[in-house]
Amino acid sequence: ANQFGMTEALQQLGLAAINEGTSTGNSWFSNGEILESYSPVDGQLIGKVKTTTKEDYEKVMKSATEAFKTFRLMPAPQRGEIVRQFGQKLREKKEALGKLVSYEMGKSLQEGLGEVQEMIDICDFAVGLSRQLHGLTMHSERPGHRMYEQYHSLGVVGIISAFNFPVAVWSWNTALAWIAGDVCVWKPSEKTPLCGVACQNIIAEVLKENNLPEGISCLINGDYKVGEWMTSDVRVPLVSATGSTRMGKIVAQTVAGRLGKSLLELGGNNAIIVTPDADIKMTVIGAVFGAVGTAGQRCTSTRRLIIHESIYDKVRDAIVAAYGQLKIGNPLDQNNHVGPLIDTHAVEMYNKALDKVVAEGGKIIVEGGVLSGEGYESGCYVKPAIAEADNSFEIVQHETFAPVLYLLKYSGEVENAIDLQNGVAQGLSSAIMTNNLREAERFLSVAGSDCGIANVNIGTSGAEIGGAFGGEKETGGGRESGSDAWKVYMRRQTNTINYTTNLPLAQGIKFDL
Ligand code: UN1
Repeated sequence: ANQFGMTEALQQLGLAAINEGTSTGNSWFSNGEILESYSPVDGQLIGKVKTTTKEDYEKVMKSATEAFKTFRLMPAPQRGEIVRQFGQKLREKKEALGKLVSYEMGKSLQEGLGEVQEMIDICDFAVGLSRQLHGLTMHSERPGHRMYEQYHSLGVVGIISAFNFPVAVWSWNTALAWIAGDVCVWKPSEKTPLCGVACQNIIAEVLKENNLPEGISCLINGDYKVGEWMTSDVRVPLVSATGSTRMGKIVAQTVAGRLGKSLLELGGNNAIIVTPDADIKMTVIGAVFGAVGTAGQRCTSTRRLIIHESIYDKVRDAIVAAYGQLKIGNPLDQNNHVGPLIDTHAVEMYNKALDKVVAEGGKIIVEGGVLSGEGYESGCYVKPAIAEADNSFEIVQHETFAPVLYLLKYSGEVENAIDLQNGVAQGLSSAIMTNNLREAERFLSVAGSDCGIANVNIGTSGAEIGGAFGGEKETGGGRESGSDAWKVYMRRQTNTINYTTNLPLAQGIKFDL
């Protein structure tokens, strides 16, 4: 990897000495066992970080809750200024951080840079928002009374994120939480710990330059047990968790058990409907990028194509031909389209999915397989595969985090395709390819897609930060990022003020003493 300037990148991110397993970033988060990070790109050890012990965790929580007491008093536009400076630092480190994302997680360098761009974009969004944390004013039913609502800072926001977007998802949460006056405690995926430390180093620098307490941004490392300390901790009013539906159910129940709030971004099973009026060229680009981008490891990855029978053969052949052009290899090499899966466990899941679809009666039309030989030493590189399948297959109903695309056929009206699209447990992203206005509007109507994201003539992945991001059903119902997603990071308070010398009661109730 050094040929791609990885050593310099690690240096720029303050990770040069991280091979020694010493404490990194803030002194209080890393005194436990050593966590090693191996790159799926070449199988090499990139660095080691220490995990967070229960004792460290207590120090973190103390530091965070203390920091909250002062941070919430800082005017929101001034907090916006801190986020602006953070965005500026990200611009300076975009190349280095994008490279680390690509090397530690395995996505293409373009996508790694894209992820950092999303961080920069959400910072810009949050800076503007820091002057727009509006509540409403209402007319009181009582004379001489004023009624309004305001949004106050919430407290410590716990963030649990997944390996597939090792830096961006954190920033969607933190940028909004910080302008809202909250402080954040982050548990990144144990599969991408260095990305976590790199981000922490960047924000720690900003906080230091502004004489702000480091507790505003805290990092804790380790596996799900470390996450559990947060989900069961009453000092954490909001837990934002991204990952599998299985994990989300546990988080939801634990947090609900203490009546805390959770924001869940869980699995997707995203489909593109291809109608007889689709532009085939656009469909191919949207579907192939959606299915093989990030090696099929986005929660918005395209898993199913629902194609009208009248154009089925044509679309299938065009997609199969496009798969023939795909170059699989080192994601830091910009000639390659597809990088490795995160680890060999993911490869196992991919193999199992392919076996299962055949066992259930599906037909593989683009062969999969694990690549070996020069450049593929990590054992994490797989061939993107396509199978003709049925929506009712158990494996099709299941989210496999790998580049396996299922082709499904529909006949008749677009409603039949919408039924198939909605006929899964997940509800994150969906798309229709059509130039037919009636079909598009039916897809977007209340009787159309049941997902949190529904696109026309765009694939399922690559959502912009300006919209609210999230999904329905087993996807968990949370919304992050743009629109009014900021509201979840604040507590709403309704205030009624009486400026008369009488005390009339609401609802006209008479109560004379
Ligand atoms: C995820 O996969 O967890 O829409 C998030 C997209 C990205 C975010 C994906 N903006 O593909």
